[in-house]
Order: sequence, then C-alpha cells, then structure tokens
Amino acid sequence: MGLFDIKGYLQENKQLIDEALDGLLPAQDVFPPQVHKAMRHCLFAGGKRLRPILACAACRAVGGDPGVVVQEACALELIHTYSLIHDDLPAMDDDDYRRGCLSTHKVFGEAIAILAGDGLLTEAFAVLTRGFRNTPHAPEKLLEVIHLVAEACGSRGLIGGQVVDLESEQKVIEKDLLEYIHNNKTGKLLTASVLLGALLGGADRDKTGRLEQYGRAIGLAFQITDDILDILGSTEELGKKVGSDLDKGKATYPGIMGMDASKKMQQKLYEDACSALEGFDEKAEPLRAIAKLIVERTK
Ligand code: GRG
Repeated sequence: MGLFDIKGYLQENKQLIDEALDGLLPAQDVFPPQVHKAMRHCLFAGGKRLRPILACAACRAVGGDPGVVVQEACALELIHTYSLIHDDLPAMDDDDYRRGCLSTHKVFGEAIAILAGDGLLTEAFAVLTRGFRNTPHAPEKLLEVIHLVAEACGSRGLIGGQVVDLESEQKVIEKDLLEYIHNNKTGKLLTASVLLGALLGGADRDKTGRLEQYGRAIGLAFQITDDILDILGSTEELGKKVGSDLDKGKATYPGIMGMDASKKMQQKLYEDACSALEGFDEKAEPLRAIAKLIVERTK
C-alpha cells in the first residue's frame, strides 16, 4: 500500500486531463478569439487539476473505469478556473497573479475576464451534457451529477462562501462563520468532484455517503493548508503572493485558532478522511494518497 506511486499517478492523470481539456474547449482562434484566448489563458497556466483527478480517483475507488468520467471531470476544472478568474478581479480579491502568470483581467481587461469566466462556467454544463444521446452513463445518474454540481456552484455553495468571505474582510469573525466560508467556497466543489466520480462509477448509497464524508474532510483540510501556506509557504512555489490573507484582512484558521491548533485540525481531518475510506480496498489508494498530499502540500 505504502508503495503507491502518487507522484506518477498525479502526473499521468494531469496529462490526461490537460489533453481532454484542450480538446473540449473552443480553439483560441474560434470567433470571437479574444474570449477564447482569455478562457484558455488561465486554464492552461498550470494548476494541479485536483478536482478532476479526485473525480477519477473516486470513480476508481468504487470499481468504475476512470476513463469514462474524464470528460465530466473536466467540467469541474472549467468551473474551478472560472471561480479563480472572477476571484482575481479588482472588485473581488484584486490579484495580479494566478498560477504563476498574470491574472486574466491583467492581460485581457476586466470585461473580457468576466466574460471568459462566464464562458467557462457555461461551457462546463455544455461539457457535462455533451453527447447526452450517446453517453455511457445512465441518464438519471448524469442528471443527479449535473444537479449536485450546479448546487455546489450556486448561492448555497461557492457563491455563498465567496459572498461571506468578501463581507468578512477586515472583521473579526467566529470560527463557525470561517468554517461556513471554507466549506462553501472550497469544500463544496471538492466534495462534488468526489461525488461526481463516485456516482458515475456506480457507487452504492453506503459508498457514496462515505465518499461524501471523505470529500468534506479533505475540503476543509485543503483550505486550512491554504491558510497555513499563505503564512509559511513560498511565493515561488505557490505562483501567487504569500501573505495576501493578512494584507486583505481575511480571517484564517491560523489567525483565529493559532498555528498549532490549525495543524492539529489539519491532522484530525486527514484522519477523518482516512476513516471514511475504511472498507474500501486498494483501489482507493489514490484517494488516501491525495488526502495525505493535501495536508502535506507546499503549493
Ligand atoms: C465564484 C468568484 C467566485 C468565487 C467562488 C472558489 C472561489 C470562490 C474563489 C477562488 C479563489 C480561492 C482562493 C478559493 C479557495 C480555494 C482555493 C485555495 C483555490 C485554489 O485551488 P488550487 O490550489 O489551485 O487547486 P490550482 O491552481 O492548482 O488549480
């Protein structure tokens, strides 16, 4: 088990996802080229492809063929990239760099960056439903997946988390509200990614429930790591400025609970994620390794 080559697994899957994304998105010279160039700018600026990889890993964990969820998994990366482009806008977090490159609005201007984000979000649902007459998935499973992804992106998910995050800047907030921000802004899409893979991979109710617990645990752990890296990480490795949470007056776990308690909570969430996978066989090894990586990552 300990011999599982997670580095190779991630590299291989990232390449698979990158190729699929390239084939799914309109080419940059498709009219009107400025928006297609902008959509591709942030999408292909790097990125770990964590969400699609989680979907493929969850599919594998329940005995499905990850190859048949790659297209749907790509939709998650389109949504994630839209959220990054919009988050970087001057009206939101006002960040000049993302994934080690100039932010989309810095290169293409604000209007095109907003539209490129909208384009990616909409395209995600086109990708989820592409080939719906000829899909290997049961139509009701696909519908369930589309519904849960849409909910994760909406005002009771990503958008809700972002609203409360923006409104909490420069304020002292309680741990519960911070947890709301993180669970919604970060956790919902990560959990939806795991569930997408599980449902399309044919998971039964028990396994789906366990994978949902896994998704919630790694979602929060991911964000705590992000908060910690914003203090202890390196700008070079992260591809964005370190210390930006403090500069913007954002509430963070280390800020509210202190660094030691944050690290303990990270470890506890890692253990929760592993417990949720008890009863899964070696096909869940990528999910176990990803949980470990999430708390140990440096970028
Ligand atoms: C809808 C505008 C809008 C925002 C929704 C998701 C989100 C809220 C904003 C994105 C910015 C942000 C800091 C989100 C928190 C989650 C997070 C740490 C994202 C970075 O994800 P990684 O590390 O990035 O997976 P890569 O570049 O590797 O894909």
